[in-house]
Amino acid sequence: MFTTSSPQVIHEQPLADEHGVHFFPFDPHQWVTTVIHHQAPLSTLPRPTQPIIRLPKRIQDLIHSFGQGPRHSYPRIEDASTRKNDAWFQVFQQAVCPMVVKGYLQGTKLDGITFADLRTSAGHHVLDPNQKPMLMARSYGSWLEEDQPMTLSAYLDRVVLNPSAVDEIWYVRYRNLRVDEAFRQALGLIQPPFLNRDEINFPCVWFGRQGHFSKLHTDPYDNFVLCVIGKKRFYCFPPNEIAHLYMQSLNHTSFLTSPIDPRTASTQTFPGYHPEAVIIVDIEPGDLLYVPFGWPHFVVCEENNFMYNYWRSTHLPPLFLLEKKTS
Ligand SMILES: O=C(O)CCC(=O)C(=O)O
Repeated sequence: MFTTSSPQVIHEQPLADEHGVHFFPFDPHQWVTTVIHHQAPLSTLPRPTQPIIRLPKRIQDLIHSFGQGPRHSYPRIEDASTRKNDAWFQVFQQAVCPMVVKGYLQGTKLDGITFADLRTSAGHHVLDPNQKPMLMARSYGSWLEEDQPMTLSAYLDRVVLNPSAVDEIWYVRYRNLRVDEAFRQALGLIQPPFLNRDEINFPCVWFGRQGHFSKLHTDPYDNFVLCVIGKKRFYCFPPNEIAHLYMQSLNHTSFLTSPIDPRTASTQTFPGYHPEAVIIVDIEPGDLLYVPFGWPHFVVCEENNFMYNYWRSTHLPPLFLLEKKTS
C-alpha cells in the first residue's frame, strides 16, 4: 500500500504580478493544454505509475488537520434564508468541507435567468481566452495566441447552444475567464456580501455545454461558486485521498492535477485509487457552493451551464488555517 509517511516538503513561492498582487502560480488547464498542443489523445499521455509523494507544505498541513477518517457526505443548507447573509463565511470556516447553500440567488436578479436573457443584456461583450486569472496563462503556449476573442452571443451560438459542438477544447479555452466591469454588470453578477472585496479576486465566468468537464484538480485557494444556469456535478475527494489520486503538482504549488476520471477510473488502471471515497455534489441554478482549498474535484456540466466564481485572495491563508470561532 502506498504511504506518505516521509513526504518531501515543497515550499510554495508566491509571485507578484504587474499589479503587485501576490499569487501562487495557477494554471488549471496545464495538463489538457499539453494535450491540445501536441494533438495527442489523452490516453497516450504518460501516466504517473505511482501516487504523488512530493506534497506542498500547505497540502500536507491540510491533510494533517483533516485527519484520516472517511467522509461520505457534505453539509447542504436547504434554505439560504435561515442565516443572515454575512454569517456564511463563518459557516464555511467551521465546516472546511464542500458545502452547498441551496437557492442562495433566489429572489435576486439572477434568479431564473436564461441564455436568451444573457444574450440580450451582455451578448455583445467579449470573452477573451487570454484573460485567464493568472500570469501562468502565458505558459499555455502558442496555440492560445491563435485564439480569438469572441462575443458572448457568438460563443453561445458556436459552442454552448450548438448541438454538434461537443469538442471540449472550446470549453478549455473559454472557461475560467476574467471579464471587465461593464461585462460583469451586463451579466448582473452579484458579489456575495459575506466576501470582502479586498479578500477575493475578481470573479471568473464559465459557460459550458452539456458534457463539457474539468479534470480532477485541487484549487490552491478557497473557491466560492455561484451557479446561474444549468446543472453541474462536482466529484469531490477529501484531502486524505490526495495521496491515492496520482496527483502531480504544477510548479511546486498546491495546484495538483490528476489523470483520474471518477466516472470511469478503476483500480485496475490505478491500483491505489479508492473509487468509494468520492463525494458527489450536485448544484443547480441559484446554488452557492463552497469548495475548500486543496479538495480535489472533477466537474461535469450536466446541462448547458453558466456559473461564476470567486477565489479567495492568494495573499490570505486558506480557511482551514484560520482560527475557528467557538460561538
Ligand atoms: O466548472 C468547471 O468546469 C470547473 C470548476 C472548477 O474546477 C473550479 O471552480 O475550481
